[in-house]
Order: sequence, then structure tokens, then C-alpha cells
Amino acid sequence: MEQTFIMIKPDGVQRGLVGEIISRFEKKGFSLKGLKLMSVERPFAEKHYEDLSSKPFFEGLVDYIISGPVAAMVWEGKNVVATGRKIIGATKPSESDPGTIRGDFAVEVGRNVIHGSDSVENAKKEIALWFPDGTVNWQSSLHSWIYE
Ligand code: RTP
Repeated sequence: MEQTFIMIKPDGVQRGLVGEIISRFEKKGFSLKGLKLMSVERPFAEKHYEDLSSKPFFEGLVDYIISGPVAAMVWEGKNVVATGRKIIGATKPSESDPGTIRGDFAVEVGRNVIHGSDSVENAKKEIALWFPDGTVNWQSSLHSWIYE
């Protein structure tokens, strides 16, 4: 089954949005397979965002990610990468639809509360980076009520 990497950024943790965000993914029917609250060092944040290293906002982005603890998660389910991005909403909160996490809880792109993998390939890379010891292998008892 497909997995994605979701990170609640420091602003989301500080603002007490962890429960709300977990609830949205749970209520959709996705399964939580990994969860940890952690602070990351600059080189780790730079590695996570290495594809954006040439962008003018890169340094500010890394400063933001290391500014406080983040909640790192792995969620599993059918099409969870693409659907997770829909639940999160557009990168710029001014363009995120109401009902999405960023549409409901964020104002500025540099404080947009949450990260979600943008492809299955990147999800695999990010899960390996953030969960080097692997995730928890279990199946929800609700499985047959969510999948036909
Ligand atoms: P993310 O990786 O955090 O899920 O975000 P994304 O795919 O929706 O957007 P991406 O282009 O990968 O950008 C990563 C994060 O960088 C910050 N950003 N700031 N100041 C700016 O113009 C700007 N553009 C992007 C955002 O925090 C964005 O989520």
C-alpha cells in the first residue's frame, strides 16, 4: 500500500494543530504508520529540502524548519500521496482552498504549517531519511470498512 511522508512544521506544532491535522488524515481513512516529535539540525533540514537549494527562499525555509520541533509522520493508504497533497492544499495559503489545512490555518507561504511528499518516489526518499529505523507494520481493524 502507498505511503507518504507528512511533517507538521514548527508553526503547526507551536499553534497546537497536531491533533487537528492527525484527525483529518484519520477521518479520511488513512493509517498512521510512523509518528515522532523531533527537532532537526540545519544539515538535516538542508538535506530534506536539497531540491530547493538554489531557490532564493532556501535559507529562510531552513531557518523556519529548524526553529522548533516538528511532527514527522508516515501515513498509508490508496493514493495517499496525491490525496494527502489535496488535504494539505496549495503551497501558497492565499491560493489554498477553504477546507484544506493550509486554506483553513495558514496565511503566508513561509508559515504554511505542513509538508507532504509530492510524489511516490519522493515519499520513499523522505520516509527513508526521517524514519531510518523503519515504521510500524500494523493493519487497522477498519480496513474492510474503508476498502472494497
Ligand atoms: P512542502 O515541500 O513544504 O510540502 O511544500 P510544497 O511542495 O507545497 O512547496 P515547495 O515548492 O516544495 O516549497 C517548499 C516550502 O518552501 C516554502 N516556500 N517559500 N517564499 C517563497 O516564495 C516560498 N516558496 C516556497 C514553503 O514553506 C513551502 O511549503
